[in-house]
Amino acid sequence: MATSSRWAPLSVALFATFILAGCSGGSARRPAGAEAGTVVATDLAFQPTEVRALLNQPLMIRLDNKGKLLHDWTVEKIAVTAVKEEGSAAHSMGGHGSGAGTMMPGAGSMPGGMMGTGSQAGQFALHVAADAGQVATIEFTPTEAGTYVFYCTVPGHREAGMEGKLVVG
Ligand SMILES: [Cu+2]
Repeated sequence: MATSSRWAPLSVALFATFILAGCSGGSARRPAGAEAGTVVATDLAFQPTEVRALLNQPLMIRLDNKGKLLHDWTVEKIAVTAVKEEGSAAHSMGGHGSGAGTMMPGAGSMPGGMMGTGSQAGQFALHVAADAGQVATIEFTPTEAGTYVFYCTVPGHREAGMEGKLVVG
């Protein structure tokens, strides 16, 4: 009889079971020569809330959604080149009127079942979305030093605290 060694497939679903764990110090790994960072999204928080990028150096952000809701990582305006998204979830972004509209805190569940055409993403300089339990990445090269705000565009999330800053310099 042959030995049948079988690896249990990794169940991503395990992640969904227990989520609101406290964030212990996640050390951002930084391979020499390339800037990369992971931003963990949980239900209504980003970790870390400050991301640093080097001017004119490519940076890859890995959005790791450990929440039960869809989240995104968005920078409205920033001078960038060489933007590449991977694995970004399609989603409809809540009505982006002019300025900060009225956000309803704790608004009902929005499953976001509608698949956006993606055209709306064009209004943001940087936008990457990850479904619950998924990871998506975005790579870009900032071309202007400064401090920029990133946030989650899902209605109510920014208000609840899903924002942070991107420092380029
Ligand atoms: Cu969110």
